[in-house]
Amino acid sequence: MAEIVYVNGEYVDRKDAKISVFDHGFLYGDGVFEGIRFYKRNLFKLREHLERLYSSAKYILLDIGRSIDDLTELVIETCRKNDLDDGYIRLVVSRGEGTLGLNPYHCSNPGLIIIVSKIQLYPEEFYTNGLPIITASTRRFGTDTVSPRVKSLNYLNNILAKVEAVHAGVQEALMLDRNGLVVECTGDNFFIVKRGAVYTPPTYQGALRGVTRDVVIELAKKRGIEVREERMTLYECYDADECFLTGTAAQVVPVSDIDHRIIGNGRPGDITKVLMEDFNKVTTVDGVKF
Ligand code: PXG
Repeated sequence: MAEIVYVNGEYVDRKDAKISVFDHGFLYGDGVFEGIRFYKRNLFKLREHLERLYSSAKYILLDIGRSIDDLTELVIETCRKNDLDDGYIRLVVSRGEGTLGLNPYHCSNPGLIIIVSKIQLYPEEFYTNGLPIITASTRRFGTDTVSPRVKSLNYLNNILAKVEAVHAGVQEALMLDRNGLVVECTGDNFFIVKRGAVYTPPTYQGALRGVTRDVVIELAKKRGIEVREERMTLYECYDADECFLTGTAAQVVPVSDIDHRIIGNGRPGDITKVLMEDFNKVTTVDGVKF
């Protein structure tokens, strides 16, 4: 089955999915994106992802040029053209083609790309045994720069931290802010469990407000588990009873150790397991069917 990509108004085959070298998304990372998953033809939390896309675009003064309902239809149409029941969507809105120079107002039209594909997941063993992670020396952007809540096309900060993880032989890295407080991982939000309560760093500290993060917070509350958005140091993390990460790609993945400190007994904890199960139940329900 061919992979059909929506590129600036046209549906093309993967091999023909190309953009101009003068697109400011390419030249300057001037644009925003979303990563969305679908499960059994259910676009999981599509509305929430699109709302975040519009919020990111608004922050960078980028007019997407169409309504959220139109974009919803376009995403659905692109999914229908690809015969996949489960997969991943990369939605990219760039500033579009312009002149060489920073001024975004010299760009004519925003670029819009919708890629529907299979997703690269963490190997299954990490869901049963837990994922080892390390702390990166690369610090997360502060909230005094471009807001880290903008899911922009400039991911170098996270990429450099990811490289540190790869060099250390693990799959994810924890990122700290300039004060050494824990923020999030390179493509996943970060949670710990201590004495039955769930803790995650607040978004104002520079964590992306993950769609999966929001879902997991709700699921925990529904279970009567206390959830607190609180700042934390590595001390609290090493000393946690349980630890897990959330993200569109990762879903809910248990963490076995951080910087070689075993978390709890090194196995996925009870609260983590409950949340993993609860999460799996909503992926085919909450969202938009196509
Ligand atoms: N933090 C950061 C920095 C992210 O980029 C998350 C947290 C989790 O957010 P969601 O909304 O997905 O729960 C992300 C999401 C990819 C890829 O291709 C990256 C993300 C999501 C999906 C795919 O690497 N990042």
